[in-house]
Amino acid sequence: MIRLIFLLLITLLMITADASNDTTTFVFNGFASTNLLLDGMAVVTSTGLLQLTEPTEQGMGHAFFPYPLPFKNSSSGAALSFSTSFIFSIVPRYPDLTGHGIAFVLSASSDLSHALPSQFIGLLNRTNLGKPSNHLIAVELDTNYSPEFDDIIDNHVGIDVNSLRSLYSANASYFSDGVGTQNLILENGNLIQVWVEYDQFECLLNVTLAPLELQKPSVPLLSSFINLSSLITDYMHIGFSSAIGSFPTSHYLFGWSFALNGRAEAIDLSLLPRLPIIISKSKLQLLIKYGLPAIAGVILLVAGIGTCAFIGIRRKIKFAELLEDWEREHRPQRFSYKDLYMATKGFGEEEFLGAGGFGRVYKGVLPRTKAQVAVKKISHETRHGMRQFVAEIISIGHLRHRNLVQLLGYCRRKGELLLVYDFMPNGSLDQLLFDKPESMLDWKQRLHIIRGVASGLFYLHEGWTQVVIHRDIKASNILLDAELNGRLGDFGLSRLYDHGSDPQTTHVVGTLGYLAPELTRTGKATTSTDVYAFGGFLLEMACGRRPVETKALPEEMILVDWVHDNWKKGCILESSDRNLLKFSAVEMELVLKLGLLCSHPKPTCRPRMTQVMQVLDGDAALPEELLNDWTESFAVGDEGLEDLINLVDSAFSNSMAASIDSSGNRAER
Ligand SMILES: *[C@@H]1O[C@H](CO)[C@@H](O)[C@H](O)[C@H]1NC(C)=O
Ligand SMILES: *[C@@H]1O[C@H](CO)[C@@H](O)[C@H](O)[C@H]1NC(C)=O
Ligand SMILES: *[C@@H]1O[C@H](CO)[C@@H](O)[C@H](O)[C@H]1NC(C)=O
Ligand SMILES: *[C@@H]1O[C@H](CO)[C@@H](O)[C@H](O)[C@H]1NC(C)=O
Ligand SMILES: *[C@@H]1O[C@H](CO)[C@@H](O)[C@H](O)[C@H]1NC(C)=O
Ligand SMILES: CC(=O)N[C@H]1CO[C@H](CO)[C@@H](O)[C@@H]1O
Repeated sequence: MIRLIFLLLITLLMITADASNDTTTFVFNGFASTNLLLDGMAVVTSTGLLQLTEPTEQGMGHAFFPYPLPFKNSSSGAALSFSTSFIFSIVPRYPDLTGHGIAFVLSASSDLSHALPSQFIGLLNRTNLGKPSNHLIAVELDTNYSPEFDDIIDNHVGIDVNSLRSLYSANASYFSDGVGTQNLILENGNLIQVWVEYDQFECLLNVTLAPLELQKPSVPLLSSFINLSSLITDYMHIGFSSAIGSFPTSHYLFGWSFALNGRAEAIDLSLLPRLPIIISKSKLQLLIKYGLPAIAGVILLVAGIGTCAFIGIRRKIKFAELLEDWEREHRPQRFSYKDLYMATKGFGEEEFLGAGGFGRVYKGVLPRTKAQVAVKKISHETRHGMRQFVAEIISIGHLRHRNLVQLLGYCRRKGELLLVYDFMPNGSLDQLLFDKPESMLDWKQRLHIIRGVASGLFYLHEGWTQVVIHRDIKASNILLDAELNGRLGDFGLSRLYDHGSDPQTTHVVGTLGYLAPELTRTGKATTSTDVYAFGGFLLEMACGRRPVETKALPEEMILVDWVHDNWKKGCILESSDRNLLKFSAVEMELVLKLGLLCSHPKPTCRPRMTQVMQVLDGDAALPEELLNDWTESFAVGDEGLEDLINLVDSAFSNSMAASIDSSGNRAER
């Protein structure tokens, strides 16, 4: 009897021990009365949805369970089994243009506020990337392809340990009995359920996905060996992280169930909150703006059908676009002319930003998203190369790098191509370097810009599956974002000159002073001719003047030769920008010499961008001896000098890229 009471007592005690700290298992059918730790953009909406990101640009959101859980067996120190399931939905503002997905996270710290958005998914930053001290394990449901982290494809699921380069990953899909593997698009706004299970004895982490309407598939998408015991700390936080980059996206969670050392309860689907039906304010405004006039139009129609038809036809002509069959595949990148027209207030003068080598650029605010953009208007004759050119531009537009100006899309009209880019609030570098001496860039800022541009060009040359040659690197093609990061613009655009041009003459594209000598001979752009132009840019930044200065003394006219002369005389620092009050002589010397080396007359002496990065980071020495093997860039006779001055003057005065055909004749476009 006593034994029985004793046993009963023990059982009771065990139950209370469990109940007094109900940390080990929970289920949230909606998040209305939870007190999760939220940061960044994360909010719980009035209907009980956990919204991790709001549809703006660049940001992240985190939501963690309120306190850390004891994830280890206190006697053996082994990581405990756990099981969790959750339901999410990713709703992009524009179809196919999304943020960077959702991750389920186990983390030693619940403070991920110093992590980066975009491809970092709000999990890590560049300093702590890859460090075991993070104790961070994540299951990422990633919707973007980030070559930087060796992603397999845009729409994928991965298991990450202290890094965003997944240990294991797979195309997002699920197994359906009798049918086999089915693809699953993560980002189309549908509700998807995920199960994550870890078994402490087998050390297997299973991840399974399925559309909400289906049962849990019998076969997991990922079933990966991973021994969490040495990767986690005794107490771990559990939660979610989401991030967006350039494209406004909402990441929602509908429910979450979790069990430590047990099986997570099923989420009650009947209790889930609903997705809000979004009638955005801008749509409402559009309705008022265009709906009401339409009603007026109907009245007018009754009054006089003729007038209305006339207005309609005129409007149609005004907003007419060219849209051919082959453009169907580029639908996500296609903007309507009407939107661009409204965004730029009808390409009005006050929105005009400047004229580049390829056309006029206007600032705009997209009517629906209110996103600031720059619209480049390029006039073109109907040319047969258009299809290939658009395909190329769009393929390059998929490149994502913080030192490249992001191409958002395009539109085509008769005789006109419009390209839409991210707006860069600080304008182009040449304006800041040469036109606005009052807001002069100091040396630290210049060095930061140099590093950025080097990393952008490195990415174009060596960081992507295919080599992209920029062909027109110069200060006016380098734009500065809000944080004064240098970003390369207009990459790939030079191809416009190639397509449909007369095959008899190869046109050399580029700008005088940045043109590698062999380019004017062969007309063939290579990564090495890009490096030459990059060298010109380095010298420009260090010396604060343009590569060719017609008003300077003859021996100083060609910047690269003048700097080389000074180097030969052992006084290279004489070339540095006289307006710079403070700089490190060591860094200045390095940039000047690196500029010379990049603009070396002999292509074989020029470094590759990897080496440029290493030299800039101090990880490699600069092979200065190569500078002894030098021939003057331009062998200019007296009458040649005059021609050159005229050419440069007119090229800069209308700030158009001068293009020279292979016979040396000048061809202005
Ligand atoms: C913890 O480890 C001990 C010894 O290895 C084992 O007997 C016990 O069942 C484990 N506890 C849990 C909760 O797994
Ligand atoms: C990166 O994150 C860590 C940990 O949150 C933080 O201590 C560090 O300051 C961050 N670094 C940067 C450059 O933001
Ligand atoms: C993933 O999807 C891509 C494109 O749909 C396909 O080419 C690739 O073979 C898939 N990989 C696997 C492992 O199924
Ligand atoms: C994980 O998946 C494997 C393979 O389907 C299965 O044998 C194992 O039991 C699963 N583990 C858990 C914890 O669900
Ligand atoms: C996992 O790691 C722990 C400690 O590092 C070790 O004791 C255990 O045997 C490992 N388990 C497996 C299945 O390898
Ligand atoms: C309700 C309760 O007692 N919660 C506790 C559960 O255990 C964690 C970790 O030891 C504590 O921080 C909670 O206060």
